Amino acid sequence: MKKRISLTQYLVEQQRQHGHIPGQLRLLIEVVARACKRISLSVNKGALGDVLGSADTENVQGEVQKKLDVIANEVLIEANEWGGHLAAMASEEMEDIYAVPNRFPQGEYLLLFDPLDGSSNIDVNVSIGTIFSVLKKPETGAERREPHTLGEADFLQPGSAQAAAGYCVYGPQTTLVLTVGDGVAVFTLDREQGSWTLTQDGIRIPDDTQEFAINMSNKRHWAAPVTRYIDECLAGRDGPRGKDFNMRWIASMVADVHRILTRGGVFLYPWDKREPGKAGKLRLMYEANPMAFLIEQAGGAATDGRRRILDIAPQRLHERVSVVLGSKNEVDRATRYHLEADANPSSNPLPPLY
Ligand code: AHM
Ligand code: MG
Repeated sequence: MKKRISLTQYLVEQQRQHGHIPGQLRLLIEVVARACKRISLSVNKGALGDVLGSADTENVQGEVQKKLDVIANEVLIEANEWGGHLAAMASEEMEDIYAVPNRFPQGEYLLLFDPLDGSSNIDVNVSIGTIFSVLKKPETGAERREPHTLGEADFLQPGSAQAAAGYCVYGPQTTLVLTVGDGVAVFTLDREQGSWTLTQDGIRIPDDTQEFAINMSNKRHWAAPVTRYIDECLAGRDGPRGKDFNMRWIASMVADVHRILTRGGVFLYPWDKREPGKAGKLRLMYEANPMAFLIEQAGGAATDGRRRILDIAPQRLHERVSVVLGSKNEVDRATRYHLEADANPSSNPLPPLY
């Protein structure tokens, strides 16, 4: 019989043999995985669990929350607050950070998450997911024997500082995709056993692809380099790229990224002219950063059109960012088009903001 490796075994191995993860981080990942299992149960129940539809509340982004957004957020907080591995959490669904209450021990890590990404797909039974990012609590006054209240500023670290990142897709299969900085591993939820089993390790994204993902309905609002890149793809074999491209857009970043990790591709959610003061739709700290970490660990690339996403120094917890990620050669090309436009602003003006 084929030997199966559980998430726990994988993490213990990472801890023992590779020295990648301290005990607290291992516990943290196991707790997040357990929370995802609970979220997956609610997602699977759907109408039977009375979890579909709107919660009639708004989150900090001014978006109407779905019942499952709220449930997933609560599950993640309840699961993580008491174990002693965390100092604080931050979520797409909460305006402020959530410091671990005083009655529980405080750990070394900070956890950020989008509890249920792809909210527009919840009620229509299309794949959705949970995205998470783990940072180390910066050395603070407490270590220096000075009083320090944990605040938003402690979270404002670049994506390159992430200790771990991952997502869980609630789709035809429930899969947990994880990096602790040693490649990307995929675990599939075995529903009968209730356990996560390693089903893929060392994922590599091909450098080239003939598949792109973008919301084409926004085309008239794009900046010129994005239009140039997509138009060239659409021109197919007879155009400058000399090959045909296919398009996919699931409108759940987790599902689009999962496809790219599985068979390559490029994903773009660029800045557009609808709201010029907004750098993009996706959030840097709990959407773009964890995905960029995973994509780079699998040999792909992730930029905001100009800069490597993992190098961006965040200014605010909920800040947004333009995103281009996936197969390296395509991301490099789209990024080059932006930089060329920057170098020649008169022929191709781009807002300085993104
Ligand atoms: P959400 O976090 O509110 O669900 O928004 C993020 C999602 C991404 O998963 C997806 O790529 C994008 O929004 C889809 O946006 P659009 O509906 O504009 O195509
Ligand atoms: Mg999201």
